[in-house]
Amino acid sequence: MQTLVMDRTRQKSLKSWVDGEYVKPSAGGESFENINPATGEVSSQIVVADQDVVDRAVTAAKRALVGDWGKTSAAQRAEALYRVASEIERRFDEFLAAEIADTGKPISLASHIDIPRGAANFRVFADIIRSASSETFQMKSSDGTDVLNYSIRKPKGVVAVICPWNLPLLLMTWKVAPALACGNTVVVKPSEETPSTATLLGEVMRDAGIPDGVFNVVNGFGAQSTGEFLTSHPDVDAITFTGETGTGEAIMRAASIGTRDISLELGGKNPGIIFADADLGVAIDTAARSVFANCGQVCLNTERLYVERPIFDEFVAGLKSKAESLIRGDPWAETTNMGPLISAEHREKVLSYYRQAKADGAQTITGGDAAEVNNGFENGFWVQPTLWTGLPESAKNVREEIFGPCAHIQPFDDQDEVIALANDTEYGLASMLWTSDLTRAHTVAGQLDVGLCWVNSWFLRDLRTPFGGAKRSGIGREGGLHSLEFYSELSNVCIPH
Ligand code: NAD
Ligand code: 6OD
Repeated sequence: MQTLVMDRTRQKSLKSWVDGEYVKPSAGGESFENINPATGEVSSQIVVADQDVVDRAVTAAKRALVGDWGKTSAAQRAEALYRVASEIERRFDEFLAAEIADTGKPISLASHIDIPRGAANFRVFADIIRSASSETFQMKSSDGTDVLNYSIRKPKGVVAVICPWNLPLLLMTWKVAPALACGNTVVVKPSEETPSTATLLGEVMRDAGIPDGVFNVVNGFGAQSTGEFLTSHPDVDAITFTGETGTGEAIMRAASIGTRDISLELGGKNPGIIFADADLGVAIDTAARSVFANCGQVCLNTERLYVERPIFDEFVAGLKSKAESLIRGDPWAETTNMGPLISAEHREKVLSYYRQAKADGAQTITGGDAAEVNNGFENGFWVQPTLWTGLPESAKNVREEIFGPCAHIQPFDDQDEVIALANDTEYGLASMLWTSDLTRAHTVAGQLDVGLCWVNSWFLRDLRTPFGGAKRSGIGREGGLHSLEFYSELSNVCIPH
């Protein structure tokens, strides 16, 4: 039954959304197939936004900056964002169907995390902009004159929002909501794998009374296509990007032309550290989520686990049992808790790491291969959840981000050793630490070179907190006031009086 809902809500041809309406495909224009990763079937055709469509989107966004939107107060924008959140909730089932069709992720995940967070992002940033203050300083100049300095928060202008496929609505709205809260206009380039919820958001913006041109979506590929047309457009004032580190570097080069501001949320190779004094049952349950959630396709997933030697065997056995209890299958079944990988290409990449582990002499604790799912899902992009031990720290699988449902587990003997192991990576996004010793938790958390450290927890998000990565995991922080810093330009006014 649910599959029918999914089909009804999807456009056969997924077009870009520019200046408050769908863009008519031009004769002879390019389009490509949108594949449902759970079934391998074509779910729609995506019409590529060429240079002309990207130009129109940026022009519409630039025009909207000085229209009604440019005259709104922060409080009015906050009200508008609340309406957007309500409209997402009103169309919850459509968003759910679109996200599940694009990603194949289980309904248990999409209905509890992805879609609710899409709405929550708008409410949170509405509240933040409503209560945001600005700096003021009073001084006396050398001749005794009183001087007041205060700062005014202005929008940056047209913001290009480039998104990945793993949490499509969640990560897009995480950027769009603060950008709009600050009075910017946006042109979004969703991933070519997952354009449906971004496109649906266009209709939501219209119905929530957001003026035409404030929110635009251009669909297509990245390099030498829609994404690059957008990031290299001279009228784009700032670029916010989430995706692979290599892509981030290419986008950084594009941003350097015209000295545009940039925020980069990139890849990771996140460590999880489990000390022997941890509550082992909870640590194993949570570690299983942190390795396998979203089929390992969350930038915050743990791919390296370091376990103190006395509990190593028990931890490995517990995690193996969790991995083997995961249920793959129909994303609409409430019992399914493991989806497919996003594409055939990504599955091949993940399987190449599975083969690499064998070639490097890893001990495979569980998994290590593609997976079969029946009842209409035979052609989906399934793999087995996989755990290894016994690889050296120099092994490819311990160093490179795999972005699949897998992790390497390594024993350790002391605190300094494990801090050094955890930090021995070019990435620095997230980490997870399990201990019942609070002093140790503070000490170790303070020494990990990461943007985020979860103690006795994982992916527990307060949207007001700074989010971002150290080292090659990114540049800048978003979240709460940090998002306001990125999405607004501060102008200082100095008045002697
Ligand atoms: P990706 O870098 O391949 O693509 C992301 C987006 O960039 C897509 O929309 C793509 O079309 C576009 N793009 C690609 N090349 C471009 C170019 N030259 N110019 C402009 N746009 C271009 O990433 P992905 O495969 O979609 O996502 C997975 C990656 O994202 C993983 O590395 C993961 O760690 C990372 N990620 C990071 C975070 C974070 O918050 N740090 C969050 C989610 C995902
Ligand atoms: O929760 C968030 O705000 C966030 N940015 C999550 C990122 C997940 C990466 O895949």
